[in-house]
Amino acid sequence: MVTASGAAGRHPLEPLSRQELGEVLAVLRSAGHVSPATRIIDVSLHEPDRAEVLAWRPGTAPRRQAQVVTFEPAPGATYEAVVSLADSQIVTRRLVAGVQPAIGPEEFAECEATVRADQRYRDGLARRGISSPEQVMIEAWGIGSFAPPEYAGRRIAWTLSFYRAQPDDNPYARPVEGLYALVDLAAMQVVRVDDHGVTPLAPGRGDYLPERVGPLRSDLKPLQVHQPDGVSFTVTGREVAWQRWRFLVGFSPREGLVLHHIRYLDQGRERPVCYRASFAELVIPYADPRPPHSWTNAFDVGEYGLGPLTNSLALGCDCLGTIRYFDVDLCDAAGQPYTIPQAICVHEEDAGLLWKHYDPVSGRAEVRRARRLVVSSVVTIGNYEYAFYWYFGLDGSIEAEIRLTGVMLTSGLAEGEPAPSYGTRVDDGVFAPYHQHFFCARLHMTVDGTPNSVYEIDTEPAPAGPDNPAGNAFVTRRRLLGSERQAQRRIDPLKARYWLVVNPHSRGRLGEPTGYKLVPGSTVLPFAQPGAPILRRAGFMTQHLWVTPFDPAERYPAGDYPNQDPGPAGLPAWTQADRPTEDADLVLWHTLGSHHIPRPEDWPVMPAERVGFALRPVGFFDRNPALDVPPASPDGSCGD
Ligand SMILES: [Cu+2]
Repeated sequence: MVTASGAAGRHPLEPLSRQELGEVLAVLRSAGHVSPATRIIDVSLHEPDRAEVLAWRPGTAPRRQAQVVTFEPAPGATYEAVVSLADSQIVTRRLVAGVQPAIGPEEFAECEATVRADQRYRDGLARRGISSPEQVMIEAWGIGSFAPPEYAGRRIAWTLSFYRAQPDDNPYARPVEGLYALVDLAAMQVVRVDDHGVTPLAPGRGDYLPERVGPLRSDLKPLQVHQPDGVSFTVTGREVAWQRWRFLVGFSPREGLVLHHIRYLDQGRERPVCYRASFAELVIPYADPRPPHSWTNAFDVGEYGLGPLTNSLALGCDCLGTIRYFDVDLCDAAGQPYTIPQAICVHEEDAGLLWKHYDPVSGRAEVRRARRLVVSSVVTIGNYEYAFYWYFGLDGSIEAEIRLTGVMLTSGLAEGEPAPSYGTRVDDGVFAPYHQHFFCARLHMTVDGTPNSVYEIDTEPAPAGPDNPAGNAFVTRRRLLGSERQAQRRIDPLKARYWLVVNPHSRGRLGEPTGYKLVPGSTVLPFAQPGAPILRRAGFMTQHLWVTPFDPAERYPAGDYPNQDPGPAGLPAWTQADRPTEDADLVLWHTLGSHHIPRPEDWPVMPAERVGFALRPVGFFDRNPALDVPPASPDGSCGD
């Protein structure tokens, strides 16, 4: 069967195409559910059940459905709908009471224009000697649970402002301190302008453009990546096959890059590892205690959505070598489909040493180069850039890495005023508040399929005694994380802690259950006080590991609608049930935090900081799975 959308041959987990997005909107319009006033918040693939995906065969038409979130500004109502593409039917549609959906790019732009036109705001600018409001950048921020009670139930955002003398100035160099607007985004009206007093604009421009920071260094010789015989991966639709790895490159308007159905081809047998992997929330709590700066808590996935903020990547800049790009299709607030070209990059990289041994008797050295397949995308969220990388290794490992770069958020300082205790002075008249970035990776694990169980593995010293006369022994202690509460865990680097996901029904050659371990990287906990509103809203930050039995409705660790939600929603709420997590279809949620005490060197644009984690096989293979990687040159001489 070929549907109107040409679904035959498409994988059931492929993101919605432009054509499909257009069809979904046409169905909703003809049913009278989309008017010119309606704001389209999110149109994404309604992912079919795993059984349905596994039963799908190439060349056949999968069941394609879309899930849609719309917002009606006049009553301030949010609706969720599921639309079937094959028969152009609305499967379900419901009003979701008492929520505020994410804020889209068009709302940001309208909010900026609305505030800029407000006389109270313009008077505030005039008090600061700014006579040209068009030179002020006005950023809308989610207000969390801090909206004044008189605006209860309204769609409220607040704003920070920054001045540019020239259009391509770094706006964050000159915060317009003390002037804040509260905006009703549904009515698109400024409801209040607060002026906390004038701080003079900082004198610097925070320049980073090459024509302004020169002269540029001239002693970097070209370093080029040559792949004369092309790449070692193949792409069919959205499916990527590289070495033994197979997976599908997905995308959602909310999470951006998503990987589906990751499996390893082992001696002709496809072995599942992870069914779906994404970063399902990103929260940045700031340490500035002064209202309204104390409201600065961005939920970049749930309040704004990474998809529309995804960069179009440039060859030779974002990725090097022979690249395969994927475009992504989205819908704007008016329901008009559009494409971000080259939004996802797939390429191979040399990754240093894979393994080596030199035998002094034979004089023979065996060396293998590591290579990795990289799937990446970069988002720009206001001042910050987040570059997301998934690395697939020849040794059966998967690594996730996020590089944080861009420009730090800033506040103004009066002349001679020192930096406060919660920030770093980064330029004359400018400080960057301390803050943290908490990412939550959602990993629907399927190690050799399902069911799976999770163990925490600590290393500890063995007791001294007759069995340990030299006191040198150390052992591992393994603890089953058998329920949701037992599985709320934190890192412990001094115990070399990791979490092992096993399939109790699949045994390796040595008799142990096959597994993959989640190895946390450097991470941190929030420093907010217990009971602080941000911990209530983003409770997932308080644990580095959560495990839940798979439920398709549980997608986002801070809940479906964190915008203006006081919490608790998401993981802290679901896990109250303390459901069993042993021998089950499991989702692992890994919180990783980047702690940012700003440095002068992070200004005016930050050298990339990295956070990440790894999934490594443990008894999944019988031995090093990379023994069959050939030496670098055909004669084994490593090209000498
Ligand atoms: Cu930071």
